[in-house]
Amino acid sequence: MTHQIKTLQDYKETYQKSIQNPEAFWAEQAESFQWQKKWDKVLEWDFRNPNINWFIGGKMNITENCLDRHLETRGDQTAILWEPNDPNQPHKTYSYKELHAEVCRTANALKANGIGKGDRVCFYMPMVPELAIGVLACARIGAIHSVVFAGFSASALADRIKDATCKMVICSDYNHRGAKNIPVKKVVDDALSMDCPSIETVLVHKNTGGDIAWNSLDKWWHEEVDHQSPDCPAEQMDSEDILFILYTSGSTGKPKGVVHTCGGYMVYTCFSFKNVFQYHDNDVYWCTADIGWITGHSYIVYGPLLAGATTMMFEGVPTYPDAGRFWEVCDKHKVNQFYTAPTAIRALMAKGDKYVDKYDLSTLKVIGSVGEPINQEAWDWYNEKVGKGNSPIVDTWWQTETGGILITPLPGITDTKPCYASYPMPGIQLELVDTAGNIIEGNGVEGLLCIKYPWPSILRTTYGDHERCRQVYFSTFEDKYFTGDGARRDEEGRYRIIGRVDDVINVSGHRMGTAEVENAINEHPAVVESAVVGYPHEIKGQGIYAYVIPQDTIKDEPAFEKEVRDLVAKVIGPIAKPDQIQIVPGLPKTRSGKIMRRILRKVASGDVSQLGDISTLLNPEIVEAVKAGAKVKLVG
Ligand code: 7RM
Repeated sequence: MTHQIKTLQDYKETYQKSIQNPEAFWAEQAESFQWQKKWDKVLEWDFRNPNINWFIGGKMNITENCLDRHLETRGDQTAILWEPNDPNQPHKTYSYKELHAEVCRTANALKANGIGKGDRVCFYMPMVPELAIGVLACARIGAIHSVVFAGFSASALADRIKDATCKMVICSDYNHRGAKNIPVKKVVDDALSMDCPSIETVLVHKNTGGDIAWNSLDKWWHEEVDHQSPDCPAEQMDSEDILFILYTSGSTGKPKGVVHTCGGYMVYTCFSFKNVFQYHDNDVYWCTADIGWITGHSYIVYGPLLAGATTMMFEGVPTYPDAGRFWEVCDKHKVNQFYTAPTAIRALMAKGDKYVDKYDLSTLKVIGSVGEPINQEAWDWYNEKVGKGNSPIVDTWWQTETGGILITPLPGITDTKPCYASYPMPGIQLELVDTAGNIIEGNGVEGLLCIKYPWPSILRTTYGDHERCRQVYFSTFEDKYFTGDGARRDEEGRYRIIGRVDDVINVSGHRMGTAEVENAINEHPAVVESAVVGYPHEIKGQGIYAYVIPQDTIKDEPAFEKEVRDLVAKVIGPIAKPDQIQIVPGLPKTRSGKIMRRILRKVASGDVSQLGDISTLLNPEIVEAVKAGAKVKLVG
C-alpha cells in the first residue's frame, strides 16, 4: 500500500528516508500499483538537458490502477459522485464497476473513430461526468489528452489544438453555469474555422439538448459510445509514455504544453492525495476545481481514483443559486475533505456569514486551499466558519509543472500557520537562492524557490519545444528546477509562498502571462503599445491593470475600454479581461527600451511612496503623466 503518514514522527522519518535514498523510497511507493512489467531502474536524471526518467522500463496502464484494480475490493463503491448545477436536478453516481464499463465503452468508441496510442485528443467540456470518462478513455488506449478549460476563447482553443496537432475534439453542446447557458459547441465550430486541419472528428456530448449547427466532422457521443462493448483491454504503456498535455501560461510567448508521463505521475498523485487529505475508506472527497486545470487532473480524477476514493465532481458555481451552495452540497453529500481556492473563499466571505452559518458542516475533517496565496483574513474565516475551528487547513503549494502538491501541512500531523504552505512533502528537496544563484541557508530567510532533485511527477518537457522547457525551468539556476515563485522560510522551517517573481500574474487562481494579455490588446487597431501588470485585488487576489497607448486621442473612452476588454475576451477568454484600463501618452522605459514594470506595478497598486530612481529613464517625464491618470487612489 502507498504509505499513509500518521504521526509527526512518521513524517520526519519518512522525509529523511526519502532524501537519503530517494530511489528506494519511491520504489517502495510504486510497489503497490499494478505493473504489467516491473521497472528495471527507478530513476535517471539530468536537469541540464533536462532528461528525467522514472521507473524506467516499467509497463503499465494508469486506468488499470484507477479502475480494474478496485473492482474486486470496491466495485460497488461510488467512484464519481456528480452534483449538477441546478440543485433541483438529481445528482448522479458511478460505481467503480460502472465507471470501468463507461470508460471502456468510450475507449472503444475512440478506437472506432481512428484514435490510437500517441494520438492527441482535445477536450473542451464543462464539468460533466463524460469529461472524466473521456479523459480516462484516452488513457485506456494510450491516447494523449489535452483538456482546454471551457472558459477559453475559440482562438485560444484553436492555438492549443494546433500546437498539439489534435486528431479529435470532444465537446458538449451547451454548458449550464449558474443561471447561464453557454454555447460550448459554437466555440469549437469557431475554433475549427481558424484552420485546424489535424482535426478529423468532433465528438459532441448532448448535455442540454439545445440547438447547434451540425458540420461534416461532427458525431454524437451517445451514437458512438452507447453500443460499444464495456470491455476494452488496457494499452500497455511505458512509464515514460506521455499521459497528457496541459497548457499553462508563462512570462513570455504563448501558453506552453506541459507534458506529464504515465508512471511517475501515477505514483506521485496517489501518494500525495492519500497523505495531504488523509483519505480513509468511505470518506467523500470534494475538490471544487475544474478539470481544465491541473488541480482537476491530479485531485479530481487521477489521485482520488488511484486511491480508490469517492470523488465528487460539481457542475456549478459557488454562488448559484446563492452563496451557500458549497456548504449546502457539503452537508447534502456528507463531504469529509473539501478542497477549493482562496478566490472562492474571499468571494463567499464577502457575501456575509449568513450563507455559511446555517449549515452543519460537521462531516468535514480536512479543508484545503490551492492556486494562490491565502491571506490571513480568508484563512481565519475558512478556519472558523467552514472548519469550525477543528478541521485543519491544508494550504497546498504546487504548479501545473509539478503535477502534484509539493508543499503543504499534513492535517492533524504537522502544525498549521496562516499563510504558510508549510512543509515539503517527502521526496521534495527545496532550496532558496538569491538572484545570483547563491544558496540561502538557515531559517528566517527569503529567496527564490528552487527544487534540487526530481520527484516522480515533475514535468518532462513542453510539448514540441524541449528547448523552451530547458530555458524556462532549468537554465536560470544550474542543476535546479526554478519555480518562478519567491518564498520565505520561517524560524521553524515552514515555507510561505510570496508569489511570482516573473511576469506571470495570478488572477483568481488562474495563471496569466502579462505578455499574452498585451499581445491581445495590441491587436486593437487604435492601440500603439500596451503594458499589463497585476495589482492587489480584494477578491481575485490579483487584478489585471492595463496601460494603453492609443494612436490618436480617444474621444469616447468608455467605448474604447469596452472594445479592448471584448477583444481580450475574444483572443484569450473572459478570465483575461483587464479590470482597469488606463490610457497613457507613453510608458516609462529604460534607455535600452525595456518597459519599467516596477513603476507601473507601483502605480497600479496605488503605492507610489518608493518609486526609486527614475532619473535614468529614457522618458522620466512620463512617470508624472502615468501617476496623474491612475485608475486607483495613490498614496505616497
Ligand atoms: C496548482 C496550481 C501555479 C502558481 C504557483 C504559485 C501559485 C499555487 C499556491 C500558490 C501561494 C499556494 N497550478 N500558487 N498554490 N501560491 N500559495 N498554496 O495552481 O500552474 O495554475 O499555478 O500558483 O505562484 O507558481 S498553476
